[in-house]
Amino acid sequence: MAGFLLCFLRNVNIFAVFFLVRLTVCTAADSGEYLKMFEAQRTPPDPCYNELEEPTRCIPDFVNAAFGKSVVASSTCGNPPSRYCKSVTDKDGKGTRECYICDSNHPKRMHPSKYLTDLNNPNNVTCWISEPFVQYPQNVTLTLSLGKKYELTYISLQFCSARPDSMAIYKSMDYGKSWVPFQFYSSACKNMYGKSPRGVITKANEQEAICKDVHGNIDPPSGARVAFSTLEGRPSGYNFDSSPVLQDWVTATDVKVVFNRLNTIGEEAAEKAKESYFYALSDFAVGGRCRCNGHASKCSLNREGSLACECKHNTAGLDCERCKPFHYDRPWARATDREANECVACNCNLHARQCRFNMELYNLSGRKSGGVCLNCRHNTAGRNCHYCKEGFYRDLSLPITHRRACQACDCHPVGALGKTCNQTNGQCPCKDGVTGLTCNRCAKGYTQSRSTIAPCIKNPTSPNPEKPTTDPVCENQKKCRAASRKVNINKYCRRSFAIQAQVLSRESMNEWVKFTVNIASVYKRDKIKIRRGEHILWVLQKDLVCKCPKVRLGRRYLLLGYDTKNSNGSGITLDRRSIVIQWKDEWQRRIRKYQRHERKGKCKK
Ligand SMILES: *[C@@H]1O[C@H](CO)[C@@H](O)[C@H](O)[C@H]1NC(C)=O
Ligand SMILES: *[C@@H]1O[C@H](CO)[C@@H](O)[C@H](O)[C@H]1NC(C)=O
Ligand SMILES: *[C@@H]1O[C@H](CO)[C@@H](O)[C@H](O)[C@H]1NC(C)=O
Ligand SMILES: *[C@@H]1O[C@H](CO)[C@@H](O)[C@H](O)[C@H]1NC(C)=O
Ligand SMILES: *[C@@H]1O[C@H](CO)[C@@H](O)[C@H](O)[C@H]1NC(C)=O
Ligand SMILES: [Ca+2]
Repeated sequence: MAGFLLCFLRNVNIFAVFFLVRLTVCTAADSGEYLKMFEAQRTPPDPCYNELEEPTRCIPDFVNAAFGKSVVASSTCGNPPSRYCKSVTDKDGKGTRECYICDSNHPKRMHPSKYLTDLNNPNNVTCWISEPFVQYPQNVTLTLSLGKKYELTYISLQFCSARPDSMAIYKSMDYGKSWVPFQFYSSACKNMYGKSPRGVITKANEQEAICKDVHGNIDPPSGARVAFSTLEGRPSGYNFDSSPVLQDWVTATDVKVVFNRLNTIGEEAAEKAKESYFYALSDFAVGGRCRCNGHASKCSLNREGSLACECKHNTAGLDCERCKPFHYDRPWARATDREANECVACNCNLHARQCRFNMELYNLSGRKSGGVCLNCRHNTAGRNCHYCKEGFYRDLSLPITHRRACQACDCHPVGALGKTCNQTNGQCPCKDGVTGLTCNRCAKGYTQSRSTIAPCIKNPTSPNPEKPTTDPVCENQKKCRAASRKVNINKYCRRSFAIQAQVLSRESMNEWVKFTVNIASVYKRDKIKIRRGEHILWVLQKDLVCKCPKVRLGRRYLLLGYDTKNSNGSGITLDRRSIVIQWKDEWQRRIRKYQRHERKGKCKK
């Protein structure tokens, strides 16, 4: 049963393609093959992509696009009922007339236009018939709407009567708004259509309709077939893929056939003969493929109820004739057998939902990328939303695609010169003497002021005229001062001596300052000779300027230092690494503890 059904359907197709060498023979389809077809359908691979998931050109099936569609006929017999007659040849070869009634209210006598596109079963031929008594220059028109763009390979008309003397086929690409001639047929091409019957198509006029001379054609008694092959005789037909002119030529949304003159040769004149003046067709077939520009393998009804391609390759539109939204990185193009020309999404680093195509940028990129992102969000900017907009900087710990990749500058309202920071590292432009990423603190050598114009002012210059405070010698002053006024067990262990002394006098000698001290206690001395009593102590002038160490007359200190020999060889020296702490009696206990610690040999570690 299944095999029979397939056979039957194929029969229909045979009509459609019989002059295209694609003839399929019914017997080739046994039931086994039929089942295989079903199996393939169960897991259909998408023909628009290859095994590697790469896009490839794909096209919808070749079909009879007219099948089942309604045809508008300008004239149909049966309302009111009328008589029509045909000349037939009987068994003995003698010509006679057979007459019938056409009645649109009688199921067996009606000949509506839907019979033009019904199942074309050779065992039950159904015919559309125009009103009889058609006379030149009266025309009869059949208009077929395909509902979408198709690329037509042929238009085939099968007659139930003699074929007309003159007829024209037109096509529309805009749903019937405008029409262009597709093909003419006439015994008098020049007179009827102003065309030479020997028209030649060259590369220069591939979109021109020609007129075929039908003079002297004798139709078979069962009715003739007229088939117009859209690419026949057109030079670029062999290179259809790369011929936009021919791609355009074969494209139609509607097809119109106009019968201009009957073939009345052989009919007797007189009133009676007029009953045979009508047009009758059994089949109006249009072979072609739904036009999807190589980006779909199927056409179906969309949500709006229109026939549309099921677009792949990121394309959109009824005919996949444009790129779908956000896929404008390169221009739309029809797919070819070599290049799928799929549409490519814009690269907006997840910060934009819209983009547009820019031809200049595309050219500049070597025809690779022309997408320009629109309305970059998350404080990004640029063609690909790939950097931070003004007032924001890039947080390098996050990928650029992150929502928080761009952080607000946060420039200090007083310390910064503006609100815009360096977009790469977030550095705000700071006023003089101000520092920090957001310009929130004073630079070294500057002190905060109450002024908003100059929030940090330069420190007063040093009392020593030869040594300005900007002298690099004093740069670590703060650190040094802090370090020189703290003692712990480690520091104690590392120093060569530890004494308690009172400063008695001070004397400047070139770059040195010589202090005379009275040593009250010696807690520790490695190799230096130090005894209780008066002693000389040297400190470099420049260290004193920096208050590192800070030594004042009359004060009593706990002093810890290294055994550094000065050029003089006499006395001990204090420098930046020395510890100078004003003496307090509570130090006594602490120092004793350090001494015990050292004696136990714990210092060596
Ligand atoms: C022939 O086709 C017509 C119209 O489709 C239908 O009404 C009729 O029953 C068919 N006749 C046969 C014998 O199949
Ligand atoms: C019939 O069609 C021809 C060719 O298209 C046109 O010139 C003519 O005016 C038409 N006749 C009528 C009666 O419409
Ligand atoms: C881009 O290049 C194409 C081909 O090279 C050229 O036809 C077109 O004019 C160029 N467009 C722009 C805007 O530069
Ligand atoms: C921003 O900072 C980077 C890195 O320090 C630097 O290379 C760039 O020149 C700065 N940009 C501006 C506009 O100052
Ligand atoms: C060394 O000490 C002597 C005497 O105290 C002094 O005259 C001399 O200038 C000192 N030399 C240096 C380089 O400080
Ligand atoms: Ca029919």
